[in-house]
Amino acid sequence: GPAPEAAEPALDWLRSHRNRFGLFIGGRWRAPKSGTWFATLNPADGRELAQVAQAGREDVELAVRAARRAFAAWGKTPGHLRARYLYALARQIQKHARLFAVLETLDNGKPIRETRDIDIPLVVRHFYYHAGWAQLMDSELSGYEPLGVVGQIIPWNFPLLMLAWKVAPALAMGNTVVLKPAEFTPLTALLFAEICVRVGLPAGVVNILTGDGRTGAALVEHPGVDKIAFTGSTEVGRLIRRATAGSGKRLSLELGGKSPFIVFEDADLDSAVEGVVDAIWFNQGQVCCAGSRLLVQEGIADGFYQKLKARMEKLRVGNPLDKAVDIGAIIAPVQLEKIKRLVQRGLEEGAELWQPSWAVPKEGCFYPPTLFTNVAPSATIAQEEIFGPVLAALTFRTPEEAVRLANNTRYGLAASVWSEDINLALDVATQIKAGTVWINSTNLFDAASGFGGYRESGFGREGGKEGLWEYVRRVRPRTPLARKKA
Ligand code: TXE
Repeated sequence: GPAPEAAEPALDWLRSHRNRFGLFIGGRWRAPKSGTWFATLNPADGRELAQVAQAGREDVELAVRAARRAFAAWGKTPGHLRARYLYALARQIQKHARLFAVLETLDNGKPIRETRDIDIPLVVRHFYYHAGWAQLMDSELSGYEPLGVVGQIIPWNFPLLMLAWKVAPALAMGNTVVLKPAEFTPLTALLFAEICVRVGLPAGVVNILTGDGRTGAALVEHPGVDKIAFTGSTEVGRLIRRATAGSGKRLSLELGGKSPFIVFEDADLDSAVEGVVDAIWFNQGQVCCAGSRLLVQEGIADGFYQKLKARMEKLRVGNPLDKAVDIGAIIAPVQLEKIKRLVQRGLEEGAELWQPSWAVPKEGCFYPPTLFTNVAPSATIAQEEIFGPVLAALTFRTPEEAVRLANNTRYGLAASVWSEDINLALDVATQIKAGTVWINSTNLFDAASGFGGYRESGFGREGGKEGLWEYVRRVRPRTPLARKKA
């Protein structure tokens, strides 16, 4: 196969910072007032990549103040001028795409094929797309104003992409940002900070605070923050909702999921098998909208499982920098333990486990693709987000039953429906309570379409025109009298 992607350029970049990163506040690097640092590791081999700062309350204070100062000018900058910065950011990320991809793969453990072909191109597309909206704000969105300083807290599963989903619309609409990347994956956000300097983004428009949940909590509680945008676990989403209640802060939450992947007996089964691979083994299954519940029509279930198992035998787990690898490393030992615990639970609850015959690498954080059949609808593995490469399969007889099973969840982020009968597919799709429903496809994303959840998957949308509303408020229309006075 092809040679593994070289880690050197990314390791060189880390060395150029002496493998130690301060906080990016007001356009420059600062040592944390907290005086504390922590390590970020490569999950594929457990080795330390760099030390990053743990931002404390004083650091949050400084960052919010820097963002507030920057907002005074940025919020009034005409949209078409803000657009220039977004275009420049997009171009710079594109120019350094390989470096970003390798750095992301090292820090997160996801296959280079994904960072190279999916994560980074989508990031670039997101900045280009929102540059367009920034331009249009002067005309199409007149009558709206930015919210002010936005606190953004993101998870580790798509580090740079989640940054783009949050930062691009916020800046396009004229807000300034204090962003906290996840503690497992801070590195591409720090490289992004460097790109902000390179394009001459005014100091304080983007501030990056590395740290763990405590940093996030301090940001959420800071009175100088006008809005919190969060993507992560449902538990932390609930904490944030409680912490912001009554504060007047705007809030958007993108939380967990247990998305159904429904295969009808008339589906193109080979395509559906590829769909399953993409739905649950993309990014090791660490995807909020992962198709983690397979619902198969009874008459074809056994044949479908056979096809799926044959395909699973061919998947490759291993070195994420290897271009032929399909499944990389799990983010961290704690997540691996969680996966193992839930798999154990599945066995205890009577489901049937199947894994390929080959073994995963012993060193590093790996887990094989896993299929559970004979899963009861109420079983833990059918209800709880595993956030790993584990698929729970159930069967149904009728479309009505498929819909009922699909909606039998506290979540509602996404769903995928497979049938050659478009009337059936559309009929089922409209009855599923989920923010996104794909038909004969899965895990397709675009900057132009809003993404978000029903129920405990959260609220608010990211991407598309809908996503813009999360970052603006309507200005009270001026009366003719007031206009005369002005
Ligand atoms: O998520 P957290 P974790 C699920 C997944 C996973 C589990 C735990 O099932 O196993 O969550 O992952 C910050 N106030 N998902 O612990 O803690 C934290 O530092 C403010 C699904 O990594 O929610 C990080 O930046 N912020 C999910 C971010 O929140 C706090 C993606 C997300 O981390 C905080 C990730 C607090 N009190 C995990 N505590 C999805 N559906 O996309 C933590 N944070």
